[in-house]
Amino acid sequence: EPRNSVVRGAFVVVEGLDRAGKTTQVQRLCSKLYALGHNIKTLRFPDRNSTIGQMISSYLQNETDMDDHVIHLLFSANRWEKAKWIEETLSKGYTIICDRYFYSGMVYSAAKQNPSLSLSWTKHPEIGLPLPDVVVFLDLEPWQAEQRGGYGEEKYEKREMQLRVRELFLQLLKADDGRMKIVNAGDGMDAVEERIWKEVLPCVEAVEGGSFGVKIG
Ligand code: FDM
Repeated sequence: EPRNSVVRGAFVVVEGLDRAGKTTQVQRLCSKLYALGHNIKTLRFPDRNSTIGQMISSYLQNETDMDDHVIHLLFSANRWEKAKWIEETLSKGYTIICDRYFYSGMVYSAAKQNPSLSLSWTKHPEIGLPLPDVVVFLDLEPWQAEQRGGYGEEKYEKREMQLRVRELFLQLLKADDGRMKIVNAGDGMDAVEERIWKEVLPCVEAVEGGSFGVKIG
């Protein structure tokens, strides 16, 4: 059970390009926080377990075709399904580490270059979702990403798409209010882990200690 002294848990999002080492880094971050006595829950989007998540999974595996707006709204709905759980879990004092969130939602959809699906359009269905306290963006130069091995089988794992996704992430970063932290993920796992830790730990401590103000969705 969460410690009584925790005002609320922190909502930490890890974003990044494919092959940036996101999954490994999320695991390492969780174990380190856990070892320090923080109460941790993890989450990842898309959450392929729900009915909507299964539709998304089928789309990503090229089994179903969908209009770009439709799949965008399903990704968003997949987050809304979890919104209440996120709020409740944070208020119980658990810190949440979340692998991808609406930042991925926006940039992957906008990267399709559908003329009626701009970056600003993509934001609308996300408005009102629980807002993260900190977002770590694991950045990788395209040539580094490619050195890490070939592309997978899923829908978006193609060179042109990945380049546009990165540009759009960097665009979001420019417009950000300070909660997004860019971390160079091009070095070894340990160095990247250390960089993430330096961004995340102070935020988790501040939020759990109640000195971070009230979050507005
Ligand atoms: N993705 C992920 C989106 O297009 N929109 C979203 O809202 C989210 C959360 O789904 F290519 C894309 C990003 C990636 C794919 O993600 C599956 P994982 O992390 O590889 O499972």
